[in-house]
Amino acid sequence: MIIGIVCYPTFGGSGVVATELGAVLAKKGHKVHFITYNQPVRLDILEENIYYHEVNVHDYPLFQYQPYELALSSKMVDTVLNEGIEILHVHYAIPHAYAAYMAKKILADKGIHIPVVTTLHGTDITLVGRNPSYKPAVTFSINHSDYVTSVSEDLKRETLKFFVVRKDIEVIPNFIDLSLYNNAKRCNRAGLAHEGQKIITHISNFRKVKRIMDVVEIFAKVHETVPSRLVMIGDGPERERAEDKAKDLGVSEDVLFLGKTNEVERILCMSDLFLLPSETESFGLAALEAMAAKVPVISSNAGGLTEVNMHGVTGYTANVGDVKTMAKYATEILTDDAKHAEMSMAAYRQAETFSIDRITPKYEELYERALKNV
Ligand code: GMT
Repeated sequence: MIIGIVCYPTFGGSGVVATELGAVLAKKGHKVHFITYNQPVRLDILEENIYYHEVNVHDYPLFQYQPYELALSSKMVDTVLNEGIEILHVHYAIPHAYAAYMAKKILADKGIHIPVVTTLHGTDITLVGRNPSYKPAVTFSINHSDYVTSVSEDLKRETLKFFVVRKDIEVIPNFIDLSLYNNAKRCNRAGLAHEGQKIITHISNFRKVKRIMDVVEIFAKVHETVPSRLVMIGDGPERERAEDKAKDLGVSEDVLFLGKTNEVERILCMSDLFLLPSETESFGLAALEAMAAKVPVISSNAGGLTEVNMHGVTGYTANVGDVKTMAKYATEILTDDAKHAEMSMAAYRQAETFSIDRITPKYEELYERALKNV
Protein backbone atom coordinates (compact mmCIF):
# COMPACT_ATOMS: atom_id res chain seq x y z
CA MET A 1 0.00 0.00 0.00
CA ILE A 2 1.03 3.61 -0.43
CA ILE A 3 0.12 5.44 2.75
CA GLY A 4 0.20 9.12 3.68
CA ILE A 5 0.71 9.85 7.39
CA VAL A 6 0.00 13.26 8.89
CA CYS A 7 1.08 13.97 12.47
CA TYR A 8 2.76 16.45 14.79
CA PRO A 9 6.48 15.97 14.29
CA THR A 10 7.31 16.65 17.94
CA PHE A 11 8.27 14.54 20.97
CA GLY A 12 4.56 14.18 21.89
CA GLY A 13 3.03 10.71 22.08
CA SER A 14 0.84 11.09 18.98
CA GLY A 15 3.85 12.00 16.84
CA VAL A 16 5.88 9.12 18.27
CA VAL A 17 3.09 6.60 17.62
CA ALA A 18 2.55 7.89 14.06
CA THR A 19 6.28 7.80 13.30
CA GLU A 20 6.80 4.31 14.68
CA LEU A 21 3.72 3.02 12.88
CA GLY A 22 5.08 4.46 9.61
CA ALA A 23 8.49 2.93 10.25
CA VAL A 24 7.09 -0.56 10.84
CA LEU A 25 4.80 -0.33 7.79
CA ALA A 26 7.79 0.72 5.67
CA LYS A 27 9.78 -2.28 6.93
CA LYS A 28 6.91 -4.50 5.82
CA GLY A 29 7.24 -3.11 2.28
CA HIS A 30 4.52 -0.45 2.23
CA LYS A 31 5.50 2.98 0.95
CA VAL A 32 4.97 5.56 3.68
CA HIS A 33 4.86 9.31 3.03
CA PHE A 34 5.01 11.61 6.04
CA ILE A 35 3.37 14.99 5.50
CA THR A 36 4.36 17.32 8.36
CA TYR A 37 5.75 20.80 9.03
CA ASN A 38 9.07 19.41 10.27
CA GLN A 39 10.83 16.09 10.06
CA PRO A 40 9.33 13.96 12.87
CA VAL A 41 11.91 13.63 15.67
CA ARG A 42 12.07 9.86 15.59
CA LEU A 43 11.87 9.49 11.80
CA ASP A 44 14.81 7.96 9.94
CA ILE A 45 14.38 9.26 6.41
CA LEU A 46 17.27 7.11 5.19
CA GLU A 47 15.20 3.97 5.74
CA GLU A 48 13.79 2.28 2.66
CA ASN A 49 10.16 3.13 1.75
CA ILE A 50 10.04 6.25 3.94
CA TYR A 51 9.48 9.66 2.39
CA TYR A 52 9.11 13.05 3.98
CA HIS A 53 7.15 15.99 2.55
CA GLU A 54 7.40 19.28 4.36
CA VAL A 55 4.40 21.58 4.68
CA ASN A 56 5.51 25.17 4.13
CA VAL A 57 3.37 28.00 5.39
CA HIS A 58 4.13 31.31 3.74
CA ASP A 59 4.33 34.38 5.85
CA TYR A 60 2.31 37.34 4.61
CA PRO A 61 1.94 40.61 6.56
CA LEU A 62 -1.85 40.59 6.17
CA PHE A 63 -2.19 37.45 8.25
CA GLN A 64 -2.19 37.63 12.00
CA TYR A 65 -2.41 33.80 11.95
CA GLN A 66 -0.84 31.74 9.20
CA PRO A 67 -3.36 29.48 7.39
CA TYR A 68 -1.64 26.18 8.25
CA GLU A 69 -4.69 23.98 7.47
CA LEU A 70 -4.81 25.39 3.93
CA ALA A 71 -1.14 24.66 3.35
CA LEU A 72 -1.55 21.17 4.83
CA SER A 73 -4.59 20.35 2.68
CA SER A 74 -2.77 21.58 -0.43
CA LYS A 75 0.30 19.53 0.44
CA MET A 76 -1.86 16.44 0.98
CA VAL A 77 -3.49 16.96 -2.43
CA ASP A 78 -0.13 17.44 -4.20
CA THR A 79 1.47 14.46 -2.46
CA VAL A 80 -1.47 12.17 -3.25
CA LEU A 81 -1.32 13.23 -6.91
CA ASN A 82 2.47 13.04 -7.24
CA GLU A 83 3.13 9.90 -5.21
CA GLY A 84 -0.01 7.89 -5.85
CA ILE A 85 -0.97 7.73 -2.17
CA GLU A 86 -3.93 5.38 -1.69
CA ILE A 87 -4.91 6.16 1.88
CA LEU A 88 -4.44 9.08 4.28
CA HIS A 89 -3.97 8.38 7.98
CA VAL A 90 -4.11 11.48 10.16
CA HIS A 91 -3.04 11.44 13.79
CA TYR A 92 -4.62 13.98 16.15
CA ALA A 93 -7.92 15.46 15.01
CA ILE A 94 -6.96 19.12 15.19
CA PRO A 95 -6.45 20.36 12.54
CA HIS A 96 -5.37 17.23 10.68
CA ALA A 97 -8.78 15.58 10.27
CA TYR A 98 -10.25 18.87 9.13
CA ALA A 99 -7.45 19.46 6.61
CA ALA A 100 -7.79 15.86 5.37
CA TYR A 101 -11.51 16.38 4.74
CA MET A 102 -10.70 19.38 2.52
CA ALA A 103 -7.98 17.42 0.70
CA LYS A 104 -10.40 14.56 0.12
CA LYS A 105 -12.99 16.93 -1.37
CA ILE A 106 -10.43 18.64 -3.62
CA LEU A 107 -9.22 15.23 -4.84
CA ALA A 108 -12.80 14.02 -5.40
CA ASP A 109 -13.26 17.03 -7.65
CA LYS A 110 -10.45 15.61 -9.76
CA GLY A 111 -12.06 12.15 -9.78
CA ILE A 112 -9.73 10.66 -7.15
CA HIS A 113 -11.32 8.99 -4.14
CA ILE A 114 -9.12 8.45 -1.16
CA PRO A 115 -10.12 7.07 2.25
CA VAL A 116 -9.19 9.03 5.38
CA VAL A 117 -8.44 7.33 8.71
CA THR A 118 -8.39 9.59 11.77
CA THR A 119 -6.74 8.45 14.99
CA LEU A 120 -7.79 10.31 18.11
CA HIS A 121 -4.98 10.60 20.64
CA GLY A 122 -6.32 12.38 23.71
CA THR A 123 -5.95 16.08 24.14
CA ASP A 124 -7.51 16.60 20.69
CA ILE A 125 -10.69 15.37 22.40
CA THR A 126 -10.31 15.80 26.16
CA LEU A 127 -8.78 19.29 26.30
CA VAL A 128 -8.56 21.17 23.01
CA GLY A 129 -11.34 19.64 20.93
CA ARG A 130 -14.00 20.24 23.55
CA ASN A 131 -13.34 23.95 23.52
CA PRO A 132 -16.35 25.72 21.92
CA SER A 133 -13.99 27.45 19.47
CA TYR A 134 -13.14 24.09 17.90
CA LYS A 135 -15.98 21.73 18.79
CA PRO A 136 -18.18 22.08 15.66
CA ALA A 137 -15.18 21.60 13.36
CA VAL A 138 -13.87 18.64 15.37
CA THR A 139 -17.30 16.98 15.42
CA PHE A 140 -17.64 17.48 11.68
CA SER A 141 -14.15 16.12 10.96
CA ILE A 142 -14.72 13.00 13.05
CA ASN A 143 -18.05 12.31 11.39
CA HIS A 144 -16.59 12.83 7.92
CA SER A 145 -13.52 10.65 8.37
CA ASP A 146 -14.00 7.29 6.68
CA TYR A 147 -12.63 5.44 9.70
CA VAL A 148 -11.98 6.66 13.23
CA THR A 149 -9.77 4.97 15.78
CA SER A 150 -8.96 5.86 19.37
CA VAL A 151 -5.97 4.76 21.42
CA SER A 152 -7.99 3.52 24.42
CA GLU A 153 -11.47 2.48 25.49
CA ASP A 154 -11.53 5.47 27.81
CA LEU A 155 -10.84 7.91 24.98
CA LYS A 156 -13.61 6.32 22.94
CA ARG A 157 -16.04 6.81 25.86
CA GLU A 158 -14.91 10.44 26.30
CA THR A 159 -15.37 11.12 22.59
CA LEU A 160 -18.88 9.69 22.61
CA LYS A 161 -19.69 11.66 25.76
CA PHE A 162 -18.64 15.06 24.46
CA PHE A 163 -19.34 14.91 20.73
CA VAL A 164 -22.32 13.78 18.73
CA VAL A 165 -20.52 11.07 16.79
CA ARG A 166 -22.23 9.03 14.11
CA LYS A 167 -19.13 7.06 13.22
CA ASP A 168 -18.09 3.80 14.78
CA ILE A 169 -14.88 4.34 16.77
CA GLU A 170 -12.47 1.38 16.71
CA VAL A 171 -10.06 1.09 19.61
CA ILE A 172 -6.50 0.33 18.50
CA PRO A 173 -4.25 0.79 21.51
CA ASN A 174 -0.78 2.29 21.32
CA PHE A 175 2.11 -0.09 20.91
CA ILE A 176 5.75 -0.51 21.81
CA ASP A 177 8.83 -1.90 20.11
CA LEU A 178 10.18 -4.16 22.86
CA SER A 179 13.43 -4.82 21.02
CA LEU A 180 14.54 -1.26 21.83
CA TYR A 181 14.53 -2.16 25.52
CA ASN A 182 16.23 -5.53 25.33
CA ASN A 183 19.49 -4.22 26.74
CA ALA A 184 17.63 -3.35 29.92
CA LYS A 185 19.72 -3.01 33.09
CA ARG A 186 22.98 -3.38 31.21
CA CYS A 187 23.34 0.39 31.19
CA ASN A 188 25.75 2.12 33.51
CA ARG A 189 23.80 4.05 36.18
CA ALA A 190 26.78 6.05 37.43
CA GLY A 191 26.02 9.00 35.16
CA LEU A 192 22.59 9.44 36.70
CA ALA A 193 22.88 8.58 40.37
CA HIS A 194 25.32 7.94 43.19
CA GLU A 195 26.03 4.44 44.43
CA GLY A 196 23.08 3.15 46.46
CA GLN A 197 20.55 5.69 45.16
CA LYS A 198 17.33 4.51 43.51
CA ILE A 199 16.45 6.20 40.22
CA ILE A 200 12.91 7.53 39.82
CA THR A 201 12.00 8.87 36.38
CA HIS A 202 9.33 11.06 34.84
CA ILE A 203 8.94 11.87 31.13
CA SER A 204 6.48 14.35 29.67
CA ASN A 205 5.99 17.66 27.93
CA PHE A 206 5.78 19.38 31.35
CA ARG A 207 2.35 20.82 30.62
CA LYS A 208 -0.09 21.48 33.48
CA VAL A 209 -2.02 18.31 32.64
CA LYS A 210 1.06 16.23 33.63
CA ARG A 211 1.03 17.59 37.23
CA ILE A 212 4.80 17.71 37.51
CA MET A 213 4.51 19.53 40.84
CA ASP A 214 3.04 16.26 42.12
CA VAL A 215 6.03 14.40 40.67
CA VAL A 216 8.40 16.59 42.70
CA GLU A 217 6.25 16.32 45.85
CA ILE A 218 6.02 12.54 45.62
CA PHE A 219 9.77 12.37 45.15
CA ALA A 220 10.44 14.66 48.14
CA LYS A 221 8.36 12.35 50.37
CA VAL A 222 10.10 9.21 49.09
CA HIS A 223 13.49 10.89 49.45
CA GLU A 224 12.89 11.33 53.20
CA THR A 225 13.49 7.61 53.71
CA VAL A 226 14.86 6.19 50.45
CA PRO A 227 18.22 7.40 49.06
CA SER A 228 17.10 8.35 45.57
CA ARG A 229 17.37 10.61 42.54
CA LEU A 230 14.57 12.02 40.39
CA VAL A 231 15.31 12.21 36.67
CA MET A 232 13.00 14.58 34.80
CA ILE A 233 12.97 14.12 31.02
CA GLY A 234 11.27 16.60 28.70
CA ASP A 235 10.58 20.29 28.73
CA GLY A 236 7.62 22.61 28.81
CA PRO A 237 5.81 25.43 30.55
CA GLU A 238 5.87 23.99 34.09
CA ARG A 239 9.59 23.26 34.22
CA GLU A 240 10.66 26.42 36.03
CA ARG A 241 7.97 26.02 38.67
CA ALA A 242 9.05 22.42 39.22
CA GLU A 243 12.69 23.48 39.60
CA ASP A 244 11.62 26.05 42.21
CA LYS A 245 9.51 23.46 43.99
CA ALA A 246 12.47 21.08 44.20
CA LYS A 247 14.50 23.90 45.78
CA ASP A 248 11.70 24.80 48.20
CA LEU A 249 11.40 21.18 49.30
CA GLY A 250 15.17 20.91 49.77
CA VAL A 251 15.69 18.12 47.23
CA SER A 252 17.09 20.03 44.24
CA GLU A 253 20.50 18.36 44.53
CA ASP A 254 18.86 15.05 43.77
CA VAL A 255 16.57 16.22 40.98
CA LEU A 256 18.03 16.22 37.47
CA PHE A 257 16.26 18.08 34.69
CA LEU A 258 17.70 16.60 31.51
CA GLY A 259 15.45 18.34 28.97
CA LYS A 260 14.39 16.74 25.68
CA THR A 261 16.46 13.74 24.72
CA ASN A 262 16.56 10.85 22.28
CA GLU A 263 18.05 8.62 25.00
CA VAL A 264 14.70 7.65 26.51
CA GLU A 265 15.28 3.89 26.29
CA ARG A 266 18.71 4.08 27.90
CA ILE A 267 17.48 6.24 30.76
CA LEU A 268 14.48 4.01 31.38
CA CYS A 269 16.75 0.97 31.46
CA MET A 270 18.55 2.56 34.41
CA SER A 271 15.35 3.48 36.26
CA ASP A 272 13.81 1.76 39.27
CA LEU A 273 10.42 3.47 39.20
CA PHE A 274 8.38 5.66 36.85
CA LEU A 275 5.94 8.39 37.94
CA LEU A 276 2.99 9.62 35.85
CA PRO A 277 0.45 11.40 38.09
CA SER A 278 -1.38 13.14 35.19
CA GLU A 279 -4.67 14.99 35.50
CA THR A 280 -5.83 13.17 32.38
CA GLU A 281 -4.14 10.73 30.01
CA SER A 282 -5.90 8.96 27.16
CA PHE A 283 -3.33 6.16 27.20
CA GLY A 284 0.02 7.07 28.77
CA LEU A 285 2.59 6.00 26.21
CA ALA A 286 5.41 7.07 28.52
CA ALA A 287 4.17 4.58 31.14
CA LEU A 288 4.15 1.82 28.54
CA GLU A 289 7.73 2.72 27.54
CA ALA A 290 8.77 2.42 31.19
CA MET A 291 7.04 -0.94 31.48
CA ALA A 292 8.85 -2.20 28.37
CA ALA A 293 12.07 -1.41 30.24
CA LYS A 294 10.79 -3.49 33.20
CA VAL A 295 10.13 -0.42 35.32
CA PRO A 296 7.07 -0.46 37.64
CA VAL A 297 4.79 2.58 37.38
CA ILE A 298 3.04 4.76 39.93
CA SER A 299 0.37 6.71 38.09
CA SER A 300 -2.93 8.42 38.62
CA ASN A 301 -6.02 6.43 37.75
CA ALA A 302 -7.18 9.05 35.22
CA GLY A 303 -8.42 8.31 31.70
CA GLY A 304 -6.92 5.31 29.97
CA LEU A 305 -4.03 4.88 32.41
CA THR A 306 -5.72 1.98 34.17
CA GLU A 307 -5.86 0.14 30.82
CA VAL A 308 -2.06 0.25 30.82
CA ASN A 309 -0.90 0.30 34.45
CA MET A 310 -2.62 -2.46 36.45
CA HIS A 311 -3.05 -1.48 40.09
CA GLY A 312 -1.14 -3.81 42.41
CA VAL A 313 0.35 -5.75 39.49
CA THR A 314 2.51 -3.54 37.25
CA GLY A 315 2.74 -0.79 39.85
CA TYR A 316 0.01 1.20 41.56
CA THR A 317 -2.60 3.81 40.66
CA ALA A 318 -4.17 6.45 42.92
CA ASN A 319 -6.57 9.36 42.61
CA VAL A 320 -5.33 12.47 40.83
CA GLY A 321 -3.51 14.71 43.31
CA ASP A 322 -3.19 12.08 46.04
CA VAL A 323 0.57 12.52 46.39
CA LYS A 324 0.61 11.00 49.86
CA THR A 325 -0.71 7.65 48.65
CA MET A 326 1.50 7.70 45.55
CA ALA A 327 4.57 8.37 47.74
CA LYS A 328 3.55 5.52 50.07
CA TYR A 329 3.27 3.11 47.11
CA ALA A 330 6.56 4.34 45.66
CA THR A 331 8.39 3.78 48.96
CA GLU A 332 6.81 0.34 49.28
CA ILE A 333 8.11 -0.77 45.86
CA LEU A 334 11.56 0.75 46.31
CA THR A 335 12.16 -0.83 49.71
CA ASP A 336 10.94 -4.34 48.96
CA ASP A 337 13.27 -6.04 46.48
CA ALA A 338 11.03 -9.06 45.97
CA LYS A 339 8.00 -6.87 45.22
CA HIS A 340 10.09 -4.69 42.91
CA ALA A 341 11.30 -7.72 40.95
CA GLU A 342 7.79 -9.16 40.73
CA MET A 343 6.26 -5.86 39.52
CA SER A 344 9.10 -5.28 37.04
CA MET A 345 8.39 -8.62 35.38
CA ALA A 346 4.62 -8.03 35.46
CA ALA A 347 5.19 -4.62 33.87
CA TYR A 348 7.19 -6.23 31.08
CA ARG A 349 4.56 -8.93 30.50
CA GLN A 350 1.87 -6.25 30.30
CA ALA A 351 4.03 -4.32 27.80
CA GLU A 352 4.23 -7.49 25.70
CA THR A 353 0.46 -7.36 25.22
CA PHE A 354 1.01 -3.98 23.48
CA SER A 355 3.92 -5.16 21.35
CA ILE A 356 4.32 -3.60 17.94
CA ASP A 357 3.90 -7.01 16.24
CA ARG A 358 0.51 -7.54 17.85
CA ILE A 359 -0.96 -4.08 17.37
CA THR A 360 0.25 -2.70 14.04
CA PRO A 361 -1.43 -5.45 11.93
CA LYS A 362 -4.72 -3.99 13.19
CA TYR A 363 -3.93 -0.79 11.27
CA GLU A 364 -2.96 -2.75 8.16
CA GLU A 365 -6.22 -4.68 8.36
CA LEU A 366 -8.11 -1.38 8.69
CA TYR A 367 -6.33 0.10 5.65
CA GLU A 368 -7.12 -3.00 3.58
CA ARG A 369 -10.77 -2.75 4.58
CA ALA A 370 -10.77 0.97 3.73
CA LEU A 371 -9.26 0.35 0.29
CA LYS A 372 -11.80 -2.38 -0.49
CA ASN A 373 -14.65 -0.01 0.31
CA VAL A 374 -13.50 3.02 -1.69
O1 GMT B 1 0.34 13.98 26.49
C1 GMT B 1 0.40 14.94 25.75
O2 GMT B 1 0.18 16.09 26.13
C2 GMT B 1 0.78 14.73 24.30
C3 GMT B 1 -0.32 14.00 23.59
C4 GMT B 1 -0.04 13.95 22.10
O3 GMT B 1 -0.97 14.19 21.38
O4 GMT B 1 1.05 13.67 21.66
O5 GMT B 1 -0.42 12.67 24.10
C5 GMT B 1 -1.65 12.02 23.90
O6 GMT B 1 -1.42 10.97 22.94
C6 GMT B 1 -0.55 9.94 23.39
C7 GMT B 1 -0.36 8.96 22.25
O7 GMT B 1 -1.56 8.37 21.85
C8 GMT B 1 -1.14 9.27 24.63
O8 GMT B 1 -0.29 8.24 25.08
C9 GMT B 1 -1.29 10.33 25.74
O9 GMT B 1 -1.91 9.73 26.86
C10 GMT B 1 -2.15 11.48 25.24
N1 GMT B 1 -2.12 12.56 26.24
C11 GMT B 1 -3.20 12.92 26.95
O10 GMT B 1 -4.28 12.39 26.84
C12 GMT B 1 -2.97 14.01 27.94
